[in-house]
Amino acid sequence: LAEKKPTVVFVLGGPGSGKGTQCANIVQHFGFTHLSAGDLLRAEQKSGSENGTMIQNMIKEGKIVPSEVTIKLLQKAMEESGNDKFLIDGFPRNEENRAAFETVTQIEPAFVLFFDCSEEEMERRLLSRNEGREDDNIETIRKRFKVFLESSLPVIQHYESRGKVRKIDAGRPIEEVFESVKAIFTPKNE
Ligand code: UP5
Ligand code: MG
Repeated sequence: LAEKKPTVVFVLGGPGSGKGTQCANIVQHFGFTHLSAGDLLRAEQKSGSENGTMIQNMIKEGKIVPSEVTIKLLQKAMEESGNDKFLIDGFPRNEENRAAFETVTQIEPAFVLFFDCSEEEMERRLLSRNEGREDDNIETIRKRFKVFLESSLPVIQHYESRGKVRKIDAGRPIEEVFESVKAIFTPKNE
């Protein structure tokens, strides 16, 4: 018999929509392991890997790193976690990411959390984050918004047409957003 497949929730939304912030809350309450594709790529870059310079350049330009690289990092992190429930944050970012992940892992997400937020609010958050991220400057932020609209929204639409998207108004205060998130993760007694 095949081993039971892990539960995966994709956490998607524009740059600064609050994916990382809400994932930290979900981990506390619902026992998932949080895997931010962006964090994994930044760690890979800092580790001095052969892909480091390529990753740095892609992030600086707001471009999407080749699927192969990101999927390897995700698979390794899933194996090392010992858990079977994952929040995959900020991935898949384009159709190619999505198709490659499905082919390589044979995993379909249980559902997709979509944090919907205006660009105005996301820009305000990113410019005041102050964590020293190389992509938190106005030029790169504009590029990230463009890539999100052109490449990442189609992925959300793909899952929308399959009834898998749970859309959340992410423009509200952190605690209010989390109330909506909690309702989605809490099992319902019918
Ligand atoms: N904040 C959060 N929620 C708030 C709220 N409700 N009200 C007020 N403030 C709120 O939040 C951002 C900031 O806003 C924080 O200061 C927070 O306190 C505040 P955060 O939770 O960090 O938002 P998040 O959506 O996680 O924003 P992030 O900048 O991480 O999103 P991106 O999608 O831009 O970044 P990511 O790290 O996923 O990717 C970065 C780059 O890596 C990409 O542009 C790309 O070049 C590369 N990448 C790939 O190539 N492939 C991948 O698969 C993934 C990434
Ligand atoms: Mg993040």
